[in-house]
Amino acid sequence: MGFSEKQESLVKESWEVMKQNVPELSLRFFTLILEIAPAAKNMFSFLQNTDEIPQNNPKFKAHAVKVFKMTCESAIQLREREKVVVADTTLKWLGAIHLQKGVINPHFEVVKEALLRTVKEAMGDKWSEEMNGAWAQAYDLLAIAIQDEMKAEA
Ligand code: HEM
Ligand code: ISQ
Repeated sequence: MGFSEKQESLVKESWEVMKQNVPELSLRFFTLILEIAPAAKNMFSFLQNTDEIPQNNPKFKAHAVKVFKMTCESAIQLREREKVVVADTTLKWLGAIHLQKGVINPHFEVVKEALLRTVKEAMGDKWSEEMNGAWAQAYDLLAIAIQDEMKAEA
């Protein structure tokens, strides 16, 4: 565990930049998920019966933004409270949703890869290995918390 002050500030700093471009980045993030794992398409209710990524679908937008936001916010709270806390919801609910949708552990690597690439593209010159590591760790800690919840509920 352990999320350093430096890592926290790297995540915060990049989130401040990315926040200004959320619709585009969310779309990019999700496109990368489907590029890495095309089969994941069938898991998402908002993609059924369509061949396109529903960039104008408000439900899709809200989902993608939430995933981004949650990773950052849980990372910040991690340092303050020394455990994973997610806003607007509970880990129990996140565990239940993902379990029900048939998400398995290897899928979390796909989403991680897509998230890290999105950050890299978004940050351009400001991107660094250290920033990448901070996002990777923030994501991992949240993913582990969700996976634990899924295990407990399975
Ligand atoms: C739903 C977050 C990982 C697939 C959701 C929702 C949230 C969320 C917040 C609920 C959206 C809503 O109803 O507003 C996260 C976070 C993750 C993560 C924070 C990692 C740290 C994954 C992975 C997969 C996945 C690895 C598998 C590819 C799904 C699916 C739904 C969902 C299929 C249901 C969408 C629908 O059809 O309504 N996720 N997720 N998630 N997530 Fe994730
Ligand atoms: C839900 N869980 C993980 C990743 C997502 C990306 C876009 C929309 C919803 C998601």
